[in-house]
Amino acid sequence: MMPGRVIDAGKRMAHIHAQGFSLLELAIALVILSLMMGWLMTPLRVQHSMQKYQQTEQRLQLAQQALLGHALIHHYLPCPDTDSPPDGWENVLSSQRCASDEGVLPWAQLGLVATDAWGRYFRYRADATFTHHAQWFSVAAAEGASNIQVTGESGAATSITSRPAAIVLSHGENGLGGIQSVSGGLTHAMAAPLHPDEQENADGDLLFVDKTQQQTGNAVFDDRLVMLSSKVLIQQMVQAQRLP
Ligand SMILES: [Ca+2]
Ligand SMILES: [Ca+2]
Repeated sequence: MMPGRVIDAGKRMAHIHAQGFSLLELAIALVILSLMMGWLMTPLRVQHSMQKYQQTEQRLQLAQQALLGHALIHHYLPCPDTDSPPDGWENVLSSQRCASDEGVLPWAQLGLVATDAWGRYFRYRADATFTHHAQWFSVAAAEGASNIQVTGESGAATSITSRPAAIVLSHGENGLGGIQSVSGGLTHAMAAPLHPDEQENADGDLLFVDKTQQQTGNAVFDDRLVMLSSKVLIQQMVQAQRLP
């Protein structure tokens, strides 16, 4: 055998060997890269979700303040927006009562952003005592006049109940039971909630649940709620000399 041929064969082998290694290395590198992306993306996702909750929380606080401001100016809380699609303005009957005690927060009237951080309108319920546009509420209304009940868990009997003058609610990240704002002024009704306490917040009655995030099987509770205390409302009205 010629010595040159042996060297050629050896080089070829080395070449094939090198190619084999580089493919294996590439595969390993890809696996490592995908793992690293996974590690990096998870905290990013959590961070993104947390930011949205913070943003929603801020908007809820602003809504609470704006409702107080509205009462100070007009002597009553605004009625819910019950138009479909919602237009951001309250719906009042000729009797000066609200068309409904529950609906969408009249964001335009209050000078607020229309939706929570996920693009869903805020649910708003106000007690009729505080929304009558002609018969203004008095100091006496501070004492248990509201029919709205907010509890820490479903089943009011077992937990402490608050009776706020009004509530503003975000259906949270899952948005179940809410109304999604779609571009072009259109809306999309979200699916019904699975968690019993989320169902309680979406059923349009007087009872609401306010508690920390919870997962029970497939059902998630992630709603966020602010209450407008009738006591705070009256106190602010008296302080501003809008009530005797
Ligand atoms: Ca929810
Ligand atoms: Ca309810």
